[in-house]
Amino acid sequence: TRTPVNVTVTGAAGQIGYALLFRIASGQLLGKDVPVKLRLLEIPQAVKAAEGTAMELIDSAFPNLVAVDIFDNPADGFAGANVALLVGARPRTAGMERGDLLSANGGIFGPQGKAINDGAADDIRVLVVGNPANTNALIAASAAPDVPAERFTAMTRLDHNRALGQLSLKTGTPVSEITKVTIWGNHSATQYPDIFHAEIAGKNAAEVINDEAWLANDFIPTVAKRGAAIIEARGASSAASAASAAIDHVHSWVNGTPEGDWVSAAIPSDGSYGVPEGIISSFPVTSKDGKWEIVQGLEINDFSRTRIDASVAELIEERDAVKALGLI
Ligand code: NAX
Repeated sequence: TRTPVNVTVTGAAGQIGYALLFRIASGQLLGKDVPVKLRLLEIPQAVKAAEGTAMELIDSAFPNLVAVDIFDNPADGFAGANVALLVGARPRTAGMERGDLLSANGGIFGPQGKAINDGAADDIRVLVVGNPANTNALIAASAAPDVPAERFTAMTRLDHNRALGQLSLKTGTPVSEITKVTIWGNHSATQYPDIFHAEIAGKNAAEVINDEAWLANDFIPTVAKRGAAIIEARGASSAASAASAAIDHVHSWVNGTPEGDWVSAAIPSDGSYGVPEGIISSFPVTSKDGKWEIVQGLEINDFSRTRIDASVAELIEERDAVKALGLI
């Protein structure tokens, strides 16, 4: 039998945690044949709620689930972790300036990065879900100098999946026949969902749709502002879809992406497509042998260039702000 994989989930008592943990335990993160030990990391005030979730995990009798342990400090929570899903974060509250938000999250993701550096397994893979996800991932990575930077990623897979959903609705094509969609830049309202290289049932998506006004005024804002629309409708932020995207991200990373397609993930830039090296920005990516690779050689038209540059400019500003605050 295989050695169990240690999966640490922060913010385990939150609403994304509640949707995510059951899918991990059921084998959807890594595969049905991979035993999992869950390590739930919460703040002390939320440990009791995490215990409730752990009780339900035990009551689900998942064949893959070997153990569930709860921790209230990063050093113990990340000890031996092979996969870390950093979901818990400090949300922006009324009257909070950007600097306050970045500082508060620096106080979470700096120590978590250090704990990963000091105690996680050598093959650790980190996905940051908690917002501002890209910059939180940058903070965690810079607190973990002994871990290769490429192991720190942030989630734009939900945005990617939202784009697939909108294209499916628009064209009446099942998502299974839509490929090569890209989210570029930051997981924020400036993100750029790009369909110029996408294919719908084998045909170029931009040509099939052939409506630049729809693209600019409907598709892009719908995808970029979907989070707010969900809050408006549901009275709570996206949780099950966010959990589903986190599962997709790690599954693609570990098990690879299918031939002839790609996904979107925020990974440290190597300078591709004019994105400054080191910035954690969303790209079209494939995964092979457990490593992300940025899809190369795509032609970027003016429509796309302006939008990619705007989102990357925001990431540069965030990086400079956390640098000025001494967080990286
Ligand atoms: P909840 O408020 O329901 O849960 C957050 C949990 O994190 C709480 O239980 C809290 O106690 C815990 N937490 C806070 N600080 C912690 C720390 N230092 N260590 C461990 N746990 C800690 O939020 P939820 O709806 O689950 O969302 C979690 C995060 O995901 C938020 O930052 C949210 O903005 C972000 N999202 C990111 C998305 C993405 O696509 N990247 C989409 C969905 C979501 O909005």
